[in-house]
Amino acid sequence: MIVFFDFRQALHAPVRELHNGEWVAYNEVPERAACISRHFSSIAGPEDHGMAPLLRVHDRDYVEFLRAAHGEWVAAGRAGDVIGYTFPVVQRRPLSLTRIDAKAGLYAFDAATPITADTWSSAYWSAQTALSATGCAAKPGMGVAFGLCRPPGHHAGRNYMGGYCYLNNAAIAARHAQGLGFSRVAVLDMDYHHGNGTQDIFYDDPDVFFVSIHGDPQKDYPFFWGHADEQGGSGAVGSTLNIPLPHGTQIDKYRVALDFALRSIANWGADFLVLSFGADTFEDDPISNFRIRREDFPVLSSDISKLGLPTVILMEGGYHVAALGENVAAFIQGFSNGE
Ligand code: SP5
Ligand code: ZN
Repeated sequence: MIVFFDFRQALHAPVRELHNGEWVAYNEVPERAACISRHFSSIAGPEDHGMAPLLRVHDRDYVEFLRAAHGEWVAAGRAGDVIGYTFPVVQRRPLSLTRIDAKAGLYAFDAATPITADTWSSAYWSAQTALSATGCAAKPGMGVAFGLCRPPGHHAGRNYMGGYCYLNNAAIAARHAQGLGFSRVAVLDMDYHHGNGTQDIFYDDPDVFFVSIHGDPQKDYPFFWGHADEQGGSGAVGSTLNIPLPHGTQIDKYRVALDFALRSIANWGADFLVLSFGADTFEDDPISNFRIRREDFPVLSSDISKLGLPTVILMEGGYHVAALGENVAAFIQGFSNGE
């Protein structure tokens, strides 16, 4: 399996996030990518596809915000990482506000996604990693490739960040696969948290099937998306499928849900699969509540490989750093076994 990663993805290192009313050490640490990469003997650097594939998913003003935010923060005399504190959720009228604090709220849905001096570089190369892995998986005879994306992407929408995510790598990959000639792209999201950004981006798009298995948002972040009755916009009903599962879910029930997801993807007629893979379903993950064991991961990936679709696997979450490398390696290994 070819693995893509760029060292610039490790530069982004926010100090802290707001969590249950307290400032805690940031969970999405650079060491996550390092400990995964150590399990692979060879790593390919991504090509630079430029800005165009990012702008097929994200609004230009949002991307410009990400790029410039930390500089504006420093110019305003601030120390530390950019974090907003005013969120226009009550749909205030569109205004062209320039103060960094207005923009940091406008373009975010939570206070857990700080911007550092290096965030843009890391997010940009994470997206390039997704693009190169997609191009690789799309080549005839290649079949599967792994983009070691970090920072992750699935909580980021067209014009917002959140949940440690800035650019939506999976959505960028799906659009890229379409550009390479695939017309029925499915995104399967297996991170513990619902992929609200990916869902929003494709909600009204009947040509991309979004399927997510995740912790029930009645109990878990991101709360406001991922409920089973969210099935796609009016022109695309049935192109979103949400499978929320309760706290404590183990491999037996998870595998039933996965089987349903995979049959839905096959029935929909997918010709390319983007797999948003989070290892935060692991039993000892510090911020999640499923009970998937290390030996379960290759069982899941073997099931997925039986779809026989060209597949790009993109890294999302997973926060038990000591076990993360082994969990991801086990998952990737099972994918190769099942082919
Ligand atoms: C990509 C990804 O996995 N993002 C996850 C973002 C989650 N952010 C907030 C999580 C809050 C979890 N609270 C659980 C408390 C356990 N002590
Ligand atoms: Zn997650």
